[in-house]
Amino acid sequence: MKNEKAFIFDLDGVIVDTAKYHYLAWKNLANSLGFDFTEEQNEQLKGVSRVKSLEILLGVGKVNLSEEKKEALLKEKNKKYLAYVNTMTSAEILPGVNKLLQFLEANKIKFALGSASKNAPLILEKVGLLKRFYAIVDGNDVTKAKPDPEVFLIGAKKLNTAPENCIVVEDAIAGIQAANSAKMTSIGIGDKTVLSEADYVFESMNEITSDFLQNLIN
Ligand code: B16
Ligand code: MG
Repeated sequence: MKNEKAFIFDLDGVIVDTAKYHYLAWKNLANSLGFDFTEEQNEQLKGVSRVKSLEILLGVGKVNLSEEKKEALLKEKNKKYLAYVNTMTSAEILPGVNKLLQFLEANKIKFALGSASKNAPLILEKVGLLKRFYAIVDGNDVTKAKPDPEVFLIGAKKLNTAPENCIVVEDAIAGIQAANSAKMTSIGIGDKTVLSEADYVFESMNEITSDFLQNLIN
């Protein structure tokens, strides 16, 4: 039904904290190329595609490489990253996520994933959440990265509802901008000053109350 409310969740930074694994894999790559990569520099990679992340990393190290070499490094980084992902369990689901998903299920509100990660289905499977999502939109489905609204607009289509009825939960500024330009309601998870463009901001998923959700879906 086109007028039904629905939720679209980002993955990294909202459902699980995979940023720490991305960081370890990127740092390893930087070190192998002869430079260091700090956690602060890693902030620039959050919500950004794998290819764009490598460009940023190489910019930090002021390294120029052939397209062939870049391809090989992307494969290497993903291999390292997947070794961490394969150790993930439901214990890594961020606080407040289960409660929120249970609320949505109890109220028959559909929810989808809208992530830049090409590994999103595997990660959801590892933490035991894959089957609960009505639809998955990931890095394999999109041609334009956030802040382009494409990922969320495909999500709305898969949820069979109008973009105006979708509520996006995101931790990255680019994701909030993508939701806003799709004319969706945006909920930021993180720092209020950083995510000031969001319609609502919570420090963590744990702070989202049932009353707030009830008002949003009514
Ligand atoms: P992959 P999200 C994003 O996930 C991560 O925040 C970002 O750091 C990563 O580079 C991107 O996925 C691509 O991930 O290498 O697994 O395809 O926040 O959009 O869920
Ligand atoms: Mg994210």
